[in-house]
Amino acid sequence: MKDGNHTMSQTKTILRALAGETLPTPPIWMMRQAGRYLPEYRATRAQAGDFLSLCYNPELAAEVTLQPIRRYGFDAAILFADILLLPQALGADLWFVTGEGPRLSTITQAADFDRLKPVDEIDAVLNPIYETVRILRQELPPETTLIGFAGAPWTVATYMIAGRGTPDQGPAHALKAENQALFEVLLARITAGTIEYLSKQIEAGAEVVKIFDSWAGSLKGEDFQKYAVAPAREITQALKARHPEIPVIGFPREAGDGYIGFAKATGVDCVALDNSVSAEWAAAHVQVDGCVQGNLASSHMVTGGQALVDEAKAIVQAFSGGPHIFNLGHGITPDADPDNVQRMIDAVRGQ
Ligand code: 1CP
Repeated sequence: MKDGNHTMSQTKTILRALAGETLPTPPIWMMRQAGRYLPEYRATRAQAGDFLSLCYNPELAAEVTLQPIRRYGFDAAILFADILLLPQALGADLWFVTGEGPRLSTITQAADFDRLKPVDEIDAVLNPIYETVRILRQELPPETTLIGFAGAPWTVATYMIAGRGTPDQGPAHALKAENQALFEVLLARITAGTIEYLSKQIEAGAEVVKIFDSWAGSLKGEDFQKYAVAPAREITQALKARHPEIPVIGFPREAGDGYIGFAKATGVDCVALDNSVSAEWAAAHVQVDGCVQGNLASSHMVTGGQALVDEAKAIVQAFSGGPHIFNLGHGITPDADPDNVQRMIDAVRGQ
């Protein structure tokens, strides 16, 4: 398997960029590339019944992962799953309210934490996800890299504490302030679970893993170091000890100045950037340390036009002096036009 990965790393463009190579054309994939903007995704989701049934059905989850690869020929496929499956495997109740989003049981006191399951029990729930990875490694074209993923501990904790998505992560900040010991044991449990979950994805065939810290931007100063940088470092170091050849992408979304030095401080091979930082700034301050990923505003996938083409080309140009993987700054939204995705790819690949 190591030899297999090594051979592949010579040919797969994403692995070459992650190894630090500056390529004439950046490889490209897109956050949420399997999603509701695609009619074929909506059809398969309807066939599965609901979102969670889709996540836990290996054949259908593999099918929706492959759909954007067939349609667009992206350089990477991202496993179809969700960051909230780990909380569910740790014993949280999880359900999705149509048109609103996820709902979970909440964690506000020690008794809630004590009901969670130990990390060595998560596979009972997550085994179908590893099966999806195995199917994908067989079915993906040889040039396409398979990316596994998990949420970062802080971001996952914000959902486990509040029981839902929140605009300002208020309940998680409140628990951190009022019961730091409970907040920190929760973070430690999620961190340990994430290491297991990502290791199993790698053993099943994931070639790269990405850690999504979607709410890192609300951690300021010392909190950013303690709850975004330190857990990312712990996860990355543990994965590298077990699977030294597997690159890790970190995404401390909206970290701003926190992007500077993030790769060195955590050991990740690539820093994914949201579009609140300019590509010129990020080239000067982040790409100097290695590969970056990003960072076209996902709104261009809705609005299209010449602005989309100009901005995509400007980003390619700004990052052309170092290793770069082209992506959006955040996930594509359900109202996006699938034709704009093709326009972006053509602009990046120079067609
Ligand atoms: O109705 C549907 O079909 C559900 C929409 C959807 C999809 C397509 C959700 C619900 N999750 C997903 C898949 C998903 N989620 C992937 C699959 C691979 C791909 O990118 O194609 C990935 C990587 C995620 C990651 C994820 N889930 C994040 C981190 C990235 C980000 O967007 O910031 C987060 C925060 C979640 C939680 C979540 N899951 C779904 C929703 C709507 C949300 C956000 C909830 C909220 O904050 O209100």
